[in-house]
Amino acid sequence: MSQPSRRKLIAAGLAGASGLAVAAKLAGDHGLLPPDAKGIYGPGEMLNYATHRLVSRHAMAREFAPEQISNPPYVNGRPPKDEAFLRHQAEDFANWKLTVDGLVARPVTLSLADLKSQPSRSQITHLACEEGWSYIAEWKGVPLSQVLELAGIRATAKYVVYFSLQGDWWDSVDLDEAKHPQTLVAYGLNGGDLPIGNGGPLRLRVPRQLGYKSVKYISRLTVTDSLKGFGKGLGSASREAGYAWYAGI
Ligand SMILES: Nc1nc2c(c(=O)[nH]1)N[C@H]1C(S)=C(S)[C@@H](COP(=O)(O)O)O[C@H]1N2
Ligand SMILES: [Mo]
Repeated sequence: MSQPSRRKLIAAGLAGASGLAVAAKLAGDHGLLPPDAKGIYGPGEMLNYATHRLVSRHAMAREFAPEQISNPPYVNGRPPKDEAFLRHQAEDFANWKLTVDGLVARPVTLSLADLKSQPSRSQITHLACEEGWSYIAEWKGVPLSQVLELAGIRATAKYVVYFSLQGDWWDSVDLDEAKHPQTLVAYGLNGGDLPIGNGGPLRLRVPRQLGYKSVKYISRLTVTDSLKGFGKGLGSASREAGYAWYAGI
């Protein structure tokens, strides 16, 4: 997008209600309307998402030095207690699978061993929860972009939706976030396997967004051109509970 339209978008958004309509039209024309653009927080969500995408689409999350790693890593919430997860745990996650389907040329199912045999990336980043706490840790995994390349995403793809084996945790990111080099399908933390408390054996790690986008215990990714068919169509379970779909920081 050209500079003038970026300026137009921000200026329109700052110009009050009629300006917001103009900003929404501009964002829509450029495919920058988040799935939760409607409702009372919609205009704010739209402006935040569209300006981040226009101004800092390729920005990198800050990476830290090993001595800055928080010890121990913070654990939020409890691991799944259901039978299926406990069985995986008893099997040392030998049968954990990640399925990749949707708008792909070749749907694939990958074991942890398959993922670990792929070229990996390690990065020391900050995980910030919307509740105010945060920690720094070294995450290791396969860039999501590489997993998507294995399956071959189709030209019409717009979002990647990811599902947890835990309850109804699911979320989604746009292709900018999905293809960003720091977005990982993560299986390692601070030099070891990803602990169960932190989402082991497998989680998504989205360091450019708040912690809740980094869904733990993932077992399926699906590529789609629309989020309308998922849940209430707002893009994530978190959004249905009141948290913004786009949580860029
Ligand atoms: N399956 C699942 N994923 C989840 C959560 C959860 O409770 N269950 N909590 C989210 C929230 S709100 C945050 S801040 C981070 C916390 O990650 P941590 O437990 O590794 O600190 O995980 C996110 N992913
Ligand atoms: Mo969180």
